[in-house]
Amino acid sequence: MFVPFSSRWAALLASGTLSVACQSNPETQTPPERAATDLPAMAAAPATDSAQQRIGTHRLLFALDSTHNTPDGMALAPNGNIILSVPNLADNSHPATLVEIVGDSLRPYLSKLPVEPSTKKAAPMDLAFGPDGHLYYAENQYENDKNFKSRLMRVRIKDGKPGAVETVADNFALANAVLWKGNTLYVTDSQWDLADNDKGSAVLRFSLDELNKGVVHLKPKTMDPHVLAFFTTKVNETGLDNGADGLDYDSQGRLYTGSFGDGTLYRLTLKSDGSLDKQDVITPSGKAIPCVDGLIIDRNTDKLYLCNSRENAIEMVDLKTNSVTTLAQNGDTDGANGLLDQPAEVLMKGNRLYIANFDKPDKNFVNTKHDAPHTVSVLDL
Ligand SMILES: [Ca+2]
Ligand SMILES: [Ca+2]
Ligand SMILES: [Ca+2]
Repeated sequence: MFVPFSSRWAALLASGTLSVACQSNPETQTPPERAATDLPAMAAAPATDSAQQRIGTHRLLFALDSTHNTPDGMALAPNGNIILSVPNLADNSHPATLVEIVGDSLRPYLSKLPVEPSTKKAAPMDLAFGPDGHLYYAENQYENDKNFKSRLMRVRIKDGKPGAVETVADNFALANAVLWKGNTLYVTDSQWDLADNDKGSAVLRFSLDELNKGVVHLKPKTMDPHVLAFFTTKVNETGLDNGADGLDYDSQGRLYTGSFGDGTLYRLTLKSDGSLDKQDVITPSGKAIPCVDGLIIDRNTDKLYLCNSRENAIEMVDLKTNSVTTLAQNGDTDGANGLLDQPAEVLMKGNRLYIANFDKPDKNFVNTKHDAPHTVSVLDL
């Protein structure tokens, strides 16, 4: 099933099916083996741009072709490379895939993902390597079928290479972020509706032991025992009822998630047995955040970086003070030159923030059009 990188890559290049314009920005022409953190610091961009409202010094890392039209989740691999999911939700006539970021270049990682039997699509979102060395990814089948068809998948890693892909849990509605903390896996479901609440979302938890005992079948429209915390989205002028999205934990082990539909930022404090102690709402100061997509926390500083997808911005929330700083923002763009194009996911490696631009607009979003190029940007902090 899996074709080795080199021959697969050569074949793709020869056929032109993966014309990854990974060096379209001359400033990022760096050999693949060179570590991302070795890059020279870039000159600061102007605070404003005549063509676009612009905040920040972000720039293009690479652009993808139309067969990779919707980049999303990122995971740091044990070898320092980054695995990027490409669910192709904007145009899923092209199959979803996983690619590998090596330095500033790209290569295929896993091009044949198992499709969900009824939707006939794969839809990988966020992903994370587990303590067992395997790669876990959440699936978003919600746009194909709203009837709890999404899954949690495991890519078995052998000798550092991806092998068989298997289902470890099913019956999610819209599985989205995945986060390992010790031997516990946390997953957000942005559409975990209940029989009497169609605006629901949840953080669910699983132990590694349980995931090794066979496929976990969640019970849709119930407070399944795996539900750690439940949220209700307040639907605004976007019309979106998607809830809990990005997920990470701080230096004290407290979990944070945010609502895509209404922007509420939540903190979950756990008891020593891992159950929920309390669920708080964080009220940021300095700026209201109307939409939270992917997020990551630097546990050295307890600064939280999040994608404000609706406003085309990357926000930093200092969790010690709850103050918000906008690190990067653009108006309505196509993503050229690394301008933000509806960022969905951030990953931190060293002092560099990797930003996947999802570019699949919803109503009343700053981004109005799904367009080429399909991009990953970087921001040196
Ligand atoms: Ca719903
Ligand atoms: Ca674009
Ligand atoms: Ca766009």
